[in-house]
Amino acid sequence: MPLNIVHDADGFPRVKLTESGGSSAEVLLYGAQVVSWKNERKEELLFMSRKVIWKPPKAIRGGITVCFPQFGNFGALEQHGFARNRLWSLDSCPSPLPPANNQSTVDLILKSTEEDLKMWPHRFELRLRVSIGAGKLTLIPRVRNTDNKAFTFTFALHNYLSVSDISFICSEVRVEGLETLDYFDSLMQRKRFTEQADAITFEGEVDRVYLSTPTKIAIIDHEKKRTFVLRKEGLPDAVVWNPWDKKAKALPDFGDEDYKTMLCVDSAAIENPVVLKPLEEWKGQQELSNVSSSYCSGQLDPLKVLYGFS
Ligand code: TA6
Repeated sequence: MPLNIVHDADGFPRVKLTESGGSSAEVLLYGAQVVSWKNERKEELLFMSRKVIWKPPKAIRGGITVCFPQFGNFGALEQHGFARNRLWSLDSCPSPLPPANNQSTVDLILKSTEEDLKMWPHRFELRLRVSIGAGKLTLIPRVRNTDNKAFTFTFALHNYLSVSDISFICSEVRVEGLETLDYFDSLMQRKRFTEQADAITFEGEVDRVYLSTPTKIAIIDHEKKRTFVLRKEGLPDAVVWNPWDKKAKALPDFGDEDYKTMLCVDSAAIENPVVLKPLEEWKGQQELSNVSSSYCSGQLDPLKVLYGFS
């Protein structure tokens, strides 16, 4: 069945994906931003700011943002690059991936324009496939060099996850899988540290780039009795961000209390920028799955979540 582009009240054209189990997702053509992912019980799993500004060229504060060709301010371009502030198109020829044309997958494409080339003089095709399945959301980003010289870029899928009150004194929102790793601390002029904690818990602002992470990270939320499992390929780094109260107040498109119910854990390629020669293509992949703790007792045991039961 062909994909349906709908225009909701905010005026942003979007594709609504559904699957037979009842879960759904919504993907804007603007920024190829996933702005909603609901499980089969219709619970929203992604965070969206209460003060989101639905007006280009402002990036949308929530969901999953594509950061390209630059993550954050790791370069001379605008923060997180320009791809999140461009209108993408449906990609009718996502080769070599098989064509999507069903209700649970959409392929989007962004090509460099003459305007973009003034800022970043490299011709490219950026593709994103978004698919939903029972309990999981998969994103496959690809970048093709269509220029006649090599270029480098950094990249991230900036995932705003919806969590229970992270500021609560007994909050048990925690991230497993990053222990013992090195990270750049963006709150300390990007100095390099080694994670000492057994799990990352939150008592204040955090803004870190964890380097060369395992392919599986768990974001465990005891209060909501659910765990996000983030599996990734081609995206070796992971960003963990929560602005906490002071920075939240300073962000015009972020509610004062919004920091309590969100946590960004991003899949990224930052430390070692990707180098692409002419005609080469880079491919990444991230799969987010959501496991209910009532689904199987012991699922919240971090070792079992990360390494399975065997
Ligand atoms: O993910 C980390 C980060 O780079 C933070 O430093 C923070 O600024 C966040 O992204 C959000 O960036 P944005 O440009 O969307 O306000």
